[in-house]
Amino acid sequence: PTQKLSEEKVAFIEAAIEHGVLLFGEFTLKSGRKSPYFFNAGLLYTGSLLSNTSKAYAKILTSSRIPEFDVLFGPAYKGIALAAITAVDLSRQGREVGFSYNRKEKKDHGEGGVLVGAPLKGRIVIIDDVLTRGTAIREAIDILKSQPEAKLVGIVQLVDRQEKGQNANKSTVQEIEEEFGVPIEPILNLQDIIAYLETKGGYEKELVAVKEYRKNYGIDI
Ligand code: OMP
Repeated sequence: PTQKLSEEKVAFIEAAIEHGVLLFGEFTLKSGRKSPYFFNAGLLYTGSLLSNTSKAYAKILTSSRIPEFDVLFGPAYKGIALAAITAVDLSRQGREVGFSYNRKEKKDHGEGGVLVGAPLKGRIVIIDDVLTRGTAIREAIDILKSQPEAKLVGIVQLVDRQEKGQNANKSTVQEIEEEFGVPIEPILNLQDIIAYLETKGGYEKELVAVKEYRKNYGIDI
């Protein structure tokens, strides 16, 4: 049965399609999986798209299983802007949190090092773009592990593709939540995207391809 999507989710998906952020076609993913759709958060490049994105992150951070935290960590590259805009949005709501990110290359002059921004101390939430098989988020978690005073307390993803993880019997979300003992909350998931396409109509071909993909790589939902 098609679930009812909130107006906010419909607006977000519609804007994503309109700006080519959410695309249908043939894409090879980081995991090697061949997907009929792709979400490119790098194309959220207008002020209003960024503003809506930060609002969506801020809402999840204040209304989900994500506990209280001190610092938002945005993994390079796409997570950097996403965490920064979210920290701004939260501060406009009167909630002050730190913002921190990593460099991909270690800098050996000036202030040096890999980490920039707020010291990675206290309760940390990772802000990231897309979750598929979990390789990217594991790299971000590894960075936190190298910081003795940092405690990961939650992860927010823009899109959870709701796929199998490294172990075919579990979803990526399940694997990461169990292994690291923290909640992962998405702004959108594949179910939302499918519900949108079903409600909107005119996406019959795309729906067939996405559902076929979900049969191979998706989790039972
Ligand atoms: P995993 O590392 O397999 O979880 O894939 C997540 C990463 O893949 C993200 O950080 C993105 O860089 C990229 N990606 C997207 O941006 N959008 C998609 O729809 C799918 C992927 C992907 O390659 O799986």
